[in-house]
Amino acid sequence: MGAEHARLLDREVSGVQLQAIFDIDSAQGAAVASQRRGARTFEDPLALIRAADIDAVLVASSDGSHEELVLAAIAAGKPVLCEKPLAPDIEGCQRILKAELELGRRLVTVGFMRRFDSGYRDLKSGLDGGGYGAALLVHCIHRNRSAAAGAPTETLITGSAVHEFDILRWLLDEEPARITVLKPRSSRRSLPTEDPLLLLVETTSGVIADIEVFVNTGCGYEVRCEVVAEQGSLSLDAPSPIVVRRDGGVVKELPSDWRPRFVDAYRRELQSWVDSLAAEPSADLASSWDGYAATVAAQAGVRALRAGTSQEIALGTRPALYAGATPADKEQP
Ligand code: ISE
Repeated sequence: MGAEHARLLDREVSGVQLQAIFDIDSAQGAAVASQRRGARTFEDPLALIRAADIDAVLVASSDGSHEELVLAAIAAGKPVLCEKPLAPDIEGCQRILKAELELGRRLVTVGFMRRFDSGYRDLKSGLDGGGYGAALLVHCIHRNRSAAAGAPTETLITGSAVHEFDILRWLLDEEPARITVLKPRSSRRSLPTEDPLLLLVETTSGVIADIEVFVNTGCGYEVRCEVVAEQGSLSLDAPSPIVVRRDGGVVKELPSDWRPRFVDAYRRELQSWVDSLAAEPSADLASSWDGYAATVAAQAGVRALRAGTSQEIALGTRPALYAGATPADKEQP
């Protein structure tokens, strides 16, 4: 993912110069830097963050390393875009929120790129302005062709469904309130990982979203979303650039993983972030509060998975620094 961000920043995002790369695999870091105009490598990510000629930082390292690197960027007063999750644990997210609140300004953006996907944006603009009435149900499908063998079942929630937790907040403009995790029969291809899972999320206004997460389909990468409202429904299907006809059949090609499926969303997200460095952040860029909210929902999902009972999602009061971010405080219909 870091290499893909480096490619986009170097080749497809304006107003930015990729200067430096750190990768825990130094050979991989050197290989990426060699393909990028003028980028040098660092052996220490904290030295990179603190370097005088570095104005902003993008973190795409392992989930557990995010907190330290984001806190270092805040301490250096540098804007930072951190890939999801902001931190895998609630306490880590709270330490980041505390550091930003003490600084008194927002420096952190979290990489929930689906907010910049044209399909999701059409879904949201249709919901917001199309006269469909209140949303009632949301059906989500999130399928990976394959995941790391033996990945902990929790990662279906913390690493994959975390995208749905954020996009539901953004689409519906309200908070999740409760989560239940159902475990259907597991695919033998996935064992010992319990895969797929079916998550039920209820929002504060009573909308119920069902989220199928299946990370070893063996078919291809597929994300779908349908919002069912009082006067109609809006559905985002898996876009397919081509339909292949051969051997007497018709094949709708599926991408191999999320990078080709969301490449335009990543590019728009990065361009919006770079543009925000010299101006006001776009309301669509996810803040550290959004990152915290997604992790709170994910950890409630992990508790629900383990306990077999539904769990409350309690975010607490959003600080004024994050007012105007999603979701807007709005009267329930
Ligand atoms: C991966 O880490 C991502 O963030 C992708 O967007 C998601 O679709 C995939 O399931 C995750 O494993």
